[in-house]
Amino acid sequence: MTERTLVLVKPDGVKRGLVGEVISRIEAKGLTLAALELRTVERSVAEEHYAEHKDKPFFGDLLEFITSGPLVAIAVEGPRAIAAFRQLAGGTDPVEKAAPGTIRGDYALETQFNLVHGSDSPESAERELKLWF
Ligand code: RTP
Ligand code: MG
Repeated sequence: MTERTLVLVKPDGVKRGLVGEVISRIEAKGLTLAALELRTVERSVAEEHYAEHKDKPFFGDLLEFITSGPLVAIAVEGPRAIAAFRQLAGGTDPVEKAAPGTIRGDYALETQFNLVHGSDSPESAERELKLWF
């Protein structure tokens, strides 16, 4: 079943010049780009995007980080796109959870600076795509 998911190349990924690498991996997997935008996000959008984490101790740092510079928002489309991109990204902790061969496993060291976001369910994807595009 064709799905759409929201991918973000977070500000650390843009600063490190990894946008092309992330897009290459998305395309190599067979997924396609349906929409793409470089933007610096306002705090209100970041708060809504990460609303599920509003009571977590890392929420303030996360908002600070995600609004710290330009990021790339991408609507990614394809069969099982939501799970497929989560597989490409690897687990949240890039050392303990993300395997080598995944984006986080290959390029990140710290949980906060883990380069990419991918929607985690069909409900999240729908909500996030409406927020970003
Ligand atoms: P994302 O939402 O960005 O795709 O990441 P995720 O599903 O793999 O992880 P999630 O639990 O939703 O956490 C969202 C983002 O918050 C930052 N984080 N920092 N310092 C910490 O302990 C901590 N925990 C999470 C990460 O940037 C994570 O991707
Ligand atoms: Mg998440």
